[in-house]
Amino acid sequence: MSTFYVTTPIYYVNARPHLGHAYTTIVADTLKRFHKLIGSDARMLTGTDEHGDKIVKAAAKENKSPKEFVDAISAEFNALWKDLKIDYDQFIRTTDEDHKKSVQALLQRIYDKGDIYYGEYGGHYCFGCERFYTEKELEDGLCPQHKTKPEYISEKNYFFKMSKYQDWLKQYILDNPDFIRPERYKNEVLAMLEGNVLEDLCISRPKSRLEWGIELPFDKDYVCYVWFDALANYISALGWGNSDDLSKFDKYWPAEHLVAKDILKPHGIFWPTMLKAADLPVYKHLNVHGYWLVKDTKMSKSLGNVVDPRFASEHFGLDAFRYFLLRDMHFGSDASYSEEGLISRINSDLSNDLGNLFSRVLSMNAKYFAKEVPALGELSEEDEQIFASVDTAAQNYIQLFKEVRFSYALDGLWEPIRLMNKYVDSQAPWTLYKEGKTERLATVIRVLLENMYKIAVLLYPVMPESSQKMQAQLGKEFSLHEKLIDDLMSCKVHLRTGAVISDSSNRFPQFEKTAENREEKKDDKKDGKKNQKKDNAPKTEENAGSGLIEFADFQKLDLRVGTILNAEQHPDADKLLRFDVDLGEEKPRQIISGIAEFFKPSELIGHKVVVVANLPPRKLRGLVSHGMILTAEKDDHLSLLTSSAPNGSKIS
Ligand code: ME8
Repeated sequence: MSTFYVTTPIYYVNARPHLGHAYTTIVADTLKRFHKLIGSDARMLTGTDEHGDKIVKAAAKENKSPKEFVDAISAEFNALWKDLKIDYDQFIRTTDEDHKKSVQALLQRIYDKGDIYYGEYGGHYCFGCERFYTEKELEDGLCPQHKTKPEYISEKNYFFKMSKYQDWLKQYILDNPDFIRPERYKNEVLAMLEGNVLEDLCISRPKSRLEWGIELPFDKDYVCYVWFDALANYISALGWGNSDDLSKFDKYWPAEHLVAKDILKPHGIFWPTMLKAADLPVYKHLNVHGYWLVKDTKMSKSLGNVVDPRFASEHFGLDAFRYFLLRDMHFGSDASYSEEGLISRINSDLSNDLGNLFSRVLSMNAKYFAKEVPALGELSEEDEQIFASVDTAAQNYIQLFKEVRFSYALDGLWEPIRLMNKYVDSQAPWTLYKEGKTERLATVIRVLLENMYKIAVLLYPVMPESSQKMQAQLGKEFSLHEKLIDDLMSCKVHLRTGAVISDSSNRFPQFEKTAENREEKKDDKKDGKKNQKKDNAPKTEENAGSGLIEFADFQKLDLRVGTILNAEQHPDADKLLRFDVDLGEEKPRQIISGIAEFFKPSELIGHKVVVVANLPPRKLRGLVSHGMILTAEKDDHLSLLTSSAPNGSKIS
């Protein structure tokens, strides 16, 4: 069985976790699940980076010892990953005894080889970055990251002969073009290596200045530089240097690393040269992503614009949140986070496309075949097209996932989902039913169900819970096994004819609330009384004539969700259309609506609509209308109000 080992950066415990940390960790979880899906023995590592000056300062600010402080924040990261249901195998802390042993073993090995030496160094030290800067690297004499003036420090320290490996690294990157990906980051690293610019790396700090670190095995007056310590986590977690049992290391190393562009240099330059010096194989790929921005600015605690991933996942649903993150960030580029963007992605892709497909097909199957999976008959060209489009999208999806191009993979998978919705419209199962063409109707529904199943399985890495629920709705229990994807891709039929499946699905509700009125809703919930008072307020003169209505008046409306089964021109009126709408009642309702100039009847068949269901019947040019279809109008553009809820759902 092939193996796969994915890592996140180990996060600093000087600040609380936010969306940026959650993104990398969710991507790692998604990759692990994807590789399990395609039959690998996949492993995921995450953890916290707990040594160094930054941590000492942050602890002092809160009047805590470094140990007390790191224990508390590390636990917060761990708790967040539990809430976000991250399927990691190991959570490493750089204060773990095993990790300390590994770092010392790595230092000793490179020292024994002669690649660590003792020397005097004077340089511009930025305490924020915990590193020395050369004159050339400073911008107007300031640290390029922190825009503060570094302190000139001259002291004796230990150095790693990184410069010795410059040519080797350059050649390695040229020989392995996707070692660092996407390409722009490979080019950035190559640019850092242009000319003979690579200096040796100062890897120690005198204890007189910093005690909170791992002691050098060859000099007890020094601790290890925090980056040298942190990078070693990726191998110490596999037991390298701290155990005689190297089976985990042999099995899983080399890794797939995930980082954002802020830590490209340590991962693109320090780490491969450290591994080379220790005669260890380098990692498989360094996968580098961009930043999540809020209103064009990188999220940062000091700007107060950090997004809380726990809140977003609780409010919008964990799977929907994961889908948004993977779909809206093109891996490698920056992306903007906003609740509006999240809501619009959920409403369009999850609710209107995927949710609607499941809801329509399952309710039709319940109605036409008493919830039993119908038999597949002879396939028409259109049926074959559906199978082919899902197969092509699935193959691309798998390839793009291997290349960490999640957004393209998902975009491609949505093509057959949209195509299937169109197929429902063009095949018009309701007409086949009316005309008694049961065999053809069975085939159409079965084509849909089989392909919905494939899509549900493929979505497992991105939306694990929804994927399993969708599969359960189709009567399938999900279990990962080595041949799963081969089986899925190699045949058309996976469901059992006659199996009883769900009659409805409402996995991805629409979100119509803006951030502001969500806040209002929270306040109303908190203040139940205030709410009640509003609802029962007596009619006041103030309200009269103000255009405001009482809540009790609104409550009189019976708004229901339904599906348009049939739509046609009114025989006697150009502006009117005649509809049969399934409101989950015994028989469809006839509704007459004056929207003929905005829509072609054929476009509307199969659409979900919202209907005012308790209007008295009214005759319009000889035909009785039993309700009203709601629409929304702006700038002469009319759209239908829609909802993915099952037919008959009451809107309140
Ligand atoms: O650098 N957008 O830890 P760190 C996307 N301890 N990702 C973001 C982000 C944003 N706005 N903000 C943070 C460290 N991240 C070191 C790592 S590894 C041996 C040592 C994510 O807490 C992203 O993965 O500053 C980024 O690389 C990481 O958090 C930085 O985490």
